[in-house]
Amino acid sequence: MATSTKQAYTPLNEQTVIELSQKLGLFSDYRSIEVNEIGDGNLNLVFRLVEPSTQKSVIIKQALPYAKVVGESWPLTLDRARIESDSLKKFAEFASEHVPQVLYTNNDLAVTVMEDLSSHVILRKGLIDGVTYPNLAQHIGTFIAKNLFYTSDFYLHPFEKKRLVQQFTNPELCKITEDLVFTDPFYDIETNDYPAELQDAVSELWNDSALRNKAARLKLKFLTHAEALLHGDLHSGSIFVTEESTKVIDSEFAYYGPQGFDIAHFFANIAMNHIAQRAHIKDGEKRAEYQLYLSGLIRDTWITFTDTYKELWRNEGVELATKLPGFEDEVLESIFTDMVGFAGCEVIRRTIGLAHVADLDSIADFDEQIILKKKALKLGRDWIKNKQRIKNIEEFITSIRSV
Ligand code: SR1
Ligand code: MG
Repeated sequence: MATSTKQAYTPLNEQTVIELSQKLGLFSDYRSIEVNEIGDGNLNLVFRLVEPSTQKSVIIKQALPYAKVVGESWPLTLDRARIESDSLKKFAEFASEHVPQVLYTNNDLAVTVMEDLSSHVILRKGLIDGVTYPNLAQHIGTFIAKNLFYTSDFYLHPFEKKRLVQQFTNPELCKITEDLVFTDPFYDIETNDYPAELQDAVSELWNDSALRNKAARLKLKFLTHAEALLHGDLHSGSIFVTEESTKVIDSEFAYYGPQGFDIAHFFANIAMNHIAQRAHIKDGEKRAEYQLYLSGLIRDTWITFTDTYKELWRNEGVELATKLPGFEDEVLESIFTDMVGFAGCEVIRRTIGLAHVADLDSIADFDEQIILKKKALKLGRDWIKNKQRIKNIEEFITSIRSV
């Protein structure tokens, strides 16, 4: 009789996670291991294990069969653990310095063991606290350019590209984005979440048929344009930072999609922080200085991204189209225009949709929070409707600074 080696899935707890670490031989003294469940995201269990005598530590992440943010009433595929660890390994092929090292994967248990990044902080927290990161633009611009180019048809053999599209087919997680980013905020849907004081502004969005039409077009692009392997959820809560180091985490939403998507999410989250700083930094001079840093972060990321992408295109482009004069500029222009539209959707969904951002939600003065959320909605709407009219990164930055 054939025997199966498949292991039965059960959620880990503080005891069983130590037993797993023992099976994997991660430490030497298992009686002393300290465990903390540190997951503060919307979906998974995240355990940090430390051996006090050696200070050795690891992260053990396990997907739950439902979305933690809502509970068991929202079942969710465990396959997202495979997608996350496979995509981290794929990104490590081009940009290993910007992802945590994956030490072990078990798809049956939906478990990934990875490098502990506790020396880093989550970028969203750093930005809310007004910290500057001198290498971040260079790191994220390079990370995105390399991932996009090296997983695209411009570089890969078409058979390998299509194999990767299959490997990273991620229907359930994509459906979350399709609903939460591109659909629900534009309609009166139960999962939306906003205070009554925003109802007038929200109703204005819902009554704007041109806006719905443009959002639907962006959704169509997300559904159909399998251009490159994306992280799929590259907001400032998916990035760990120190002054010197940048590590991208949480790539369970990875899939083949439109190239402008990841950089849009990064910029949208910087823009929301820029808006929220009107409340967080009370001293006008310090606030202006920090907002200039945020503008510079967007500018420098875009410049690094385009410079790196162009260099790869020229030196490593395989597809014949990479030799066509002017074609690289056309591709980058369309990435830019898509970026503006996708960023608009991200800003709107983080303001009135199911999953918010602490940058805006943590504003203590409620009236001020409402005023700034209205500004965020205005900016998001403008980006979606006028994406073609915003011609370059300077105009994009101006739109943030003047909202
Ligand atoms: C139910 S998951 C809600 C959101 O959390 C993740 O970080 C994604 O952004 C998703 O849309
Ligand atoms: Mg996440």
